[in-house]
Amino acid sequence: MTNENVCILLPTLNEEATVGQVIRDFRSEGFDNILVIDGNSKDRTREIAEAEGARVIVQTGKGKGQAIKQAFDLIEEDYVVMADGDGTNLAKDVHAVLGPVLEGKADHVMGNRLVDYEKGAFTRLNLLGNKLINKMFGMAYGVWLNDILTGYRAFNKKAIKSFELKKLGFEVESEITIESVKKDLRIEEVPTTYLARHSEGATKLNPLKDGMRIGSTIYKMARLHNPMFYFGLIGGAFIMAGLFTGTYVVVEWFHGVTRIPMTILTTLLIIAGFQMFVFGMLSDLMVTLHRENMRFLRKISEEKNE
Ligand SMILES: Nc1nc2c(ncn2[C@@H]2O[C@H](COP(=O)(O)OP(=O)(O)OP(=O)(O)O)[C@@H](O)[C@H]2O)c(=O)[nH]1
Ligand SMILES: [Mg+2]
Repeated sequence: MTNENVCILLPTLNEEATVGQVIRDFRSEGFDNILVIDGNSKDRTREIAEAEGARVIVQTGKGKGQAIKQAFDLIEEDYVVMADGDGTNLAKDVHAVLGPVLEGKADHVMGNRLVDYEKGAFTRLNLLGNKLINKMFGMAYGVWLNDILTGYRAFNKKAIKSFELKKLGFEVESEITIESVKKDLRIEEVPTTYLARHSEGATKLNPLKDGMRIGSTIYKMARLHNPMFYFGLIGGAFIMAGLFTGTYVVVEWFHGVTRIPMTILTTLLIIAGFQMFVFGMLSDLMVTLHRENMRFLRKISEEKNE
């Protein structure tokens, strides 16, 4: 197998300061098949990428997620490496990222940026947000990964063709990771180096807005995967509210005041909270049965294809 069978996929949006070097770096690692999916850059990104020998396509919609989805639909190579076009991923790490997929040990490899990152590569807020999101992901999906938002990843064809991606923006990394867990793909994490952004390129990520969107995607998508987590959190919130109003009722009662409407509210909140838990447990049962059926169907279809 030559590296022609590996497509290096670079999403770019106004990355003229770095895209040329990124392409040269991947080529000097032995990868000439480079696909740039560009988000209608207003600078010379496309021109530079073409001059460096990459194949350039302009995405039809908006956002990194839409770009990746479009590229995955198009790619016919057996292996794909996805990296950022802003020069923050080290091309030299490509061998580590691609290795487990080439060896057939994994369907999807994620480059963990949190082991070795340059000073300034993460702002404090981004680092905190990343850690919180990874913890939340672990709780929701039961798979404890270190860096689910990494943009440096490798896949085999089976993986990219199995993804059903719907999110358009920076939720794409979470969605890809969730889809990999849902589709029972073999995931591996390898350490990679993460560099600070080039001083001339601007970030496209809004830590608060995109952070909220990512968190909400992980939570909402957990409804079908781990309903106990989804409904448990709602139930927990109801019970907490009930305990809060209940404490008030008891304190007032000791002062000789009986708060009847508040007592009714407390009861309703606590009952509703417990009902949510029961609902979560029942949904969990359904999801578990469904997952077993899906696993069985997948096994049959794999056996048939062999
Ligand atoms: N095609 C396309 N690429 C995009 C879009 N938004 C961002 N990108 C690219 O996706 C990669 C990651 O985006 P960044 O803005 O670097 O986001 P980030 O790496 O999470 O944030 P930083 O830490 O600031 O670098 C970069 O190569 C961007 O140029 C988009 O709408 N379309
Ligand atoms: Mg970046």
